[in-house]
Amino acid sequence: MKDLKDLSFATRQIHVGKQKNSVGALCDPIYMTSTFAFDSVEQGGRRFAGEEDGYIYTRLGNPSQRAVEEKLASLEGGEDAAVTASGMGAISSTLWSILKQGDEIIAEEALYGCTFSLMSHGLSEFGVTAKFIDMSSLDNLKNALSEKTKVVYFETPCNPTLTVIDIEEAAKIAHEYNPEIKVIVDNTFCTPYVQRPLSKGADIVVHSATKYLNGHGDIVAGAVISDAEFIQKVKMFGMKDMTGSIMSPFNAFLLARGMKTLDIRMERHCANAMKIAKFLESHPAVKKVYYPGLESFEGHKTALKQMDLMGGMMSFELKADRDQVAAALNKLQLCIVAVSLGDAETLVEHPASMTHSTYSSEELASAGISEGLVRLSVGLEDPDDIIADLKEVLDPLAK
Ligand code: LCS
Repeated sequence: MKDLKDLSFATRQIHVGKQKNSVGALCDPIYMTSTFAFDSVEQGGRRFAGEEDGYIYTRLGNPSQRAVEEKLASLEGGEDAAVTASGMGAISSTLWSILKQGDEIIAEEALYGCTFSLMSHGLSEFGVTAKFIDMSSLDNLKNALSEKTKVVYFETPCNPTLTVIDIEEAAKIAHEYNPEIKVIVDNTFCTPYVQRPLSKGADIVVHSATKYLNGHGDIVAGAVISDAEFIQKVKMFGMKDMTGSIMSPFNAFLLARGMKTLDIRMERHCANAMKIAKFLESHPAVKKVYYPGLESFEGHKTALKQMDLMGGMMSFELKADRDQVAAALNKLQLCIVAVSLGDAETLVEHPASMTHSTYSSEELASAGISEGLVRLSVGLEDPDDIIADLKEVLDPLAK
């Protein structure tokens, strides 16, 4: 038998990360404790000094968190991982671990709204600047890099435009300019089952584990995956001292539980999405479908290069004004009007007024997020039922 680390994705998502427990429980117990008893004052001192392994306090580590960290590191192909209270906790803990006053971030202009806000309005208060560019053409990255650049940051596919960015090429350009630049990829839309950015040259992967990784819409969670040295820095500085954004042991348990079925869920999300994207593309009320799996989509070729499947997320524009779009979405019976994504339920939302309302109208236009754009997180229902629901509200718009 091969080593567990060399076994396939499906096996590792289930078996990697199990912690030893005294009673042989199949599932790791939830270590719902804030602190850990030391045998002696001397032992406590040794643990704080890093001279002895062992737990201290849950903000510094907990076996329930460790179980998911080991699983995620294995699946993303990183040396180590840190789990956090939210995706924003992962992103902010990561950025605080790298940046100081005077440094610069270069980021793709289409980002999850709060990530955009953190970079454009938050970090600028502390002397860190962010340049937002269109990374679908990497000449823009070449032109933007400067002595001050410490981080190159993007999602791919981007939220909500689904713009696909060539990870290998972006990492190459950044590292050729300066090998010290950290290339950070938000892999929330794909999960490691679909895309593994570290294998393409990225330095750090961040996640909102609230989404597909957990998959059941019942927790808010995040993760960072990278080399062991950087993860140590995130844990012992970014998270411990700067954000305190640690994952509760209960949420870690739920995340580990959700991740056992990641591959089969992603297969279904992606198959459903492909079918629905084709339906939308053929519907007369639809102006454009943004989905990496469609040959007509700008990012399709790059998607084939770096994604094993085409994802469960898409956006579309209707041949209708904003009020008509809202009225149509309000009539949906099965699809639920809600933000978030990656759940068993199909979720539909309006980025300009919801997830991306942190952007000004000019910033929305520049990032390609139109007022009429609708985002769809395709769930695990029967795709024909989702299509029937969409058809009922779209057909009247085509008349
Ligand atoms: N990164 C991406 C790509 C996201 O879509 C989100 C949240 C985050 C990071 C932040 O993660 P959180 O702190 O919420 O766990 N995206 C959301 C969305 O599109 N709708 O609601 C939340």
